Amino acid sequence: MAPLTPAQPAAVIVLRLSGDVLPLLKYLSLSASRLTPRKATRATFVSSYNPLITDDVLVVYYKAPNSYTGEDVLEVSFHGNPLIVNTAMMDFTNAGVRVAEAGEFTRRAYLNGKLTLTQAEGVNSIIRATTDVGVKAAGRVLYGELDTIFHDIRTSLIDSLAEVEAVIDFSEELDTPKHIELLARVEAVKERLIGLLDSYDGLKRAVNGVRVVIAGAPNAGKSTLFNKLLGKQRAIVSDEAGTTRDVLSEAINIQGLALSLSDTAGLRQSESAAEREGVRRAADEVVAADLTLILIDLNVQNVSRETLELVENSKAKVIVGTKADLERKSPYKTDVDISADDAGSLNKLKELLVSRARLLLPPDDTLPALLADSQRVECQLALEELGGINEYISLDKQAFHLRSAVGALDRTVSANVAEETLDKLFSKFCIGK
Ligand SMILES: Nc1nc2c(ncn2[C@@H]2O[C@H](COP(=O)(O)OP(=O)(O)O)[C@@H](O)[C@H]2O)c(=O)[nH]1
Ligand SMILES: [Mg+2]
Repeated sequence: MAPLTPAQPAAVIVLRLSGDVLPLLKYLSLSASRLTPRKATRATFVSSYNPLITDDVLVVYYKAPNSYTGEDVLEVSFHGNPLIVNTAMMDFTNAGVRVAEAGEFTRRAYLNGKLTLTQAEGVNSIIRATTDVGVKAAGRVLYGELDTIFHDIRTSLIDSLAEVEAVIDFSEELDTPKHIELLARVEAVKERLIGLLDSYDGLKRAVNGVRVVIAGAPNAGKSTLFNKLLGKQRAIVSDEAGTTRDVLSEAINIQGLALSLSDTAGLRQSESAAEREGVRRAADEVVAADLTLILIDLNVQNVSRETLELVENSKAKVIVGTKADLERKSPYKTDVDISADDAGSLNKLKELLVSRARLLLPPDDTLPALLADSQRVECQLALEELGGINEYISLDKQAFHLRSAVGALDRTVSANVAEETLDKLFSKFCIGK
């Protein structure tokens, strides 16, 4: 059992019970004969644990296998007071029911063949997606489109393998037109795998939000900008260089786009061990980020070596001139100039930031793409195996590569996935899913 909704005051809190649920109906003053599957039935909960707690509830019964988990399921909607639901959970615990682990309902659904592992990833991603394209792409995975792609790829490889093996068994040579056809099929599969792999980073950003880091020299105005973009005084602003040391990260939404924004320590050589650690963390954050805002104080003539290196090494970046209200001493070319108290300049920066971040998201007509890192790794392996196939190697070797590629795909989609893989996948889920 687990609450499907957060156990905090709300209009309703729904408790899901899965497994041998019919004996629990007595707590709801109900008999099984009064229930019609998938129809809501009104009932009364009376706690045996604490008879002062009673509630007027709605019960929906899903009969196995036609439920989310594939088992018998009861969903009980209580009035949204956590005290009532927690008491009910005590009653059910006394009756031998245990609280579900994170993702356990979906894990059971997978084990009972209700959805594939790929679809389970889709479930988690559609709940967590922070952008519109993320919701759409996760939905396509959830409805099985990625499974169809994997299935097509696998079928194509298995057919090729069967053909090569048949020729090997009769110790014949594959005639040239057939061989050309086979190599073309392998090429087509490689292209589909490359397409899937290419979309991985974009999709990850679409689900998790684009990671934006603010970096630059000490006192460039990083924490000031961070606070302005968040609309609150989150980071300490000071004219003392080296104030920010920890990386501060916050989720923000600018013009409908979800971003994760981080403020970092100013990049410079420092005597202080704590500041050096801050600078190291800042560098890590820049590497992990999708987009870097590099701040350059226009009131300072020279740009530091560390900042120039940052410009050199960042892939996606926006160069922001700061303190535009002061005398401009820097000749450095920037993408946009801001002044902390000039809303117009901040809006220009926001527009540029959103348009650059959007470029890092997949287009909204994107294919369903890989959502899990494990899938990315196996697809990469399959691609490498297929890369080893050409007309100059023996048929035995071609068969070997094809078999290995099929093996890699099977590890991501087959029914006998290792227990640890399942633990890893479902631990990312929330309780009640
Ligand atoms: N005149 C002016 N001062 C600013 C501006 N932005 C930040 N500052 C000042 O610059 C100093 C350093 O700012 P801070 O945000 O702490 O810089 P950080 O070290 O890069 O995080 C503070 O005294 C800020 O008040 C700006 O747009 N104009
Ligand atoms: Mg700072």
